[in-house]
This record gives sequence, structure tokens and C-alpha cells, in this order.
Amino acid sequence: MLITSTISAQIINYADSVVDFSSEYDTPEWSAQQALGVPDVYPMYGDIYEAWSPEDYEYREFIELYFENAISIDSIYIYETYTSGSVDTVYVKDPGTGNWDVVYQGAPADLGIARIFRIGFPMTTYNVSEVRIAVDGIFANNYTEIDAVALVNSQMNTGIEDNIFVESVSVFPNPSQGTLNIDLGDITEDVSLKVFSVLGEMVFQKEQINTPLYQVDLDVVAGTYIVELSTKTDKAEFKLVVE
Ligand SMILES: [Ca+2]
Repeated sequence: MLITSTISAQIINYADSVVDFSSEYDTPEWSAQQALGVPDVYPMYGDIYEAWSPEDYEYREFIELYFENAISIDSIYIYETYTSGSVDTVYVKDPGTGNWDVVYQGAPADLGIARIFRIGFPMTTYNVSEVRIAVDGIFANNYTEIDAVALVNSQMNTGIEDNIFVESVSVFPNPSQGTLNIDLGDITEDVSLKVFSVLGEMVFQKEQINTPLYQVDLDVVAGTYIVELSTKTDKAEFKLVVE
């Protein structure tokens, strides 16, 4: 039985410049600039300098980032690579009012894993170009480090190629007992496969899948996972239940 999962195309837009920050540990190492661009620490976890770290952990701290390609968004991805879980509030700026609107607020935690913190919320009615992230490392008694931040619009296709990509691939069975089949259909480009836990921890990675039907045995505990398939230009994500 072949069950095709719902797959949605996404726009993922990494930060272009720093607007403001409360402090930075050093420069260039651990500076606010280290939170720009694509992730270059993740999926590593630890005190690694290609990520922003505040100067200390005696206070709540913040960073504000600017995105040149302003879009409506329904998600923000925060790549947390040290003392993950310390993000306690995330805001987006409404360009009409100049107000910071809260899109996430929660108690901090100390997870101890590199993760992509995927924050979901109703689609903004305006184009977002500025994001503010507040972290609380006080309770964890340790430095918080953020490697990268992305604006995500999960509803928008990035072009015709995306539609072909999304419509071509299928993943089955779902739910799975751990074995996953990925049918790349007509896709002839190299495809990367990544599987994430709901906490954002990467549990499986394989570059350059280029067989039409790829099979993998995931050695993971039962639960919900996010499977990401990407080429150089396209990306598709969907939820997988492992029983
Ligand atoms: Ca970085």
C-alpha cells in the first residue's frame, strides 16, 4: 500500500544583517554577526564560535535580525547550538505600526542538543523583515548560542520547479515501523534527506540520494518526525509517524 504524505513547499529565508543586540561574547567569534546566513554550526552542539553568544548569562539577552526579502511568514526556525531551549520570546516587527508582535512565548528549558526550534503561528498579515529573539540562559547557568535564524513561509511555492518537486516525491509507508521508502519520481537531481525529531534534533542525514527508490531503516524511537528532502533549489517537508 502506498500512502503519499502531504508535502508543502516552503520559502526559507536566512538573516541578512544585525539590527541590534544586548551583548556579544567577543568579535568576530561568538558575535551577533555569527547568527547571519545559513547554519554553519548546526547539527553540531557545543560552545562553537560560529554562533552568537551573549557576553554572560546573568541577564535575559536579545538579538534583532534583518531580512532583506520581506515576506509573510507562518514559521521561524531558530538554530540553537548551545544551551538550546533558552529562547523564551520571539517577536516580529509590524512595519505599519512599528510594534514588536509576539509570535512565541514559553518557559525556557535546557535541552542539551542541537536543534532547529521551529516556531509556528498564523500567517502574518504583513511582510516581515525584522525578528527579535529573547533568550534566558540564567536558569541554565550557561551561555546560549544561536547559529542561524530563518523566516519561513510554508504556504508559498517558490516557483514551477517546486511544484514539480513536491508533486514528484512520495514517502511511504506512513505510519512507518522504521523502514522508509522514498520515491523520487521524475527527479534526476541529487536529493538530500534529513530526518528531525519534533524537538528539531537531526536523527538521520543522507546526502545525494539519486536512486529512484531509496530505502532507509531509521533507528529511532516511536514518535513523530519531520522528513526533509531538498535539492540545491527546492525543499519539501512532511510529518512522519514511526510506530
Ligand atoms: Ca552561524
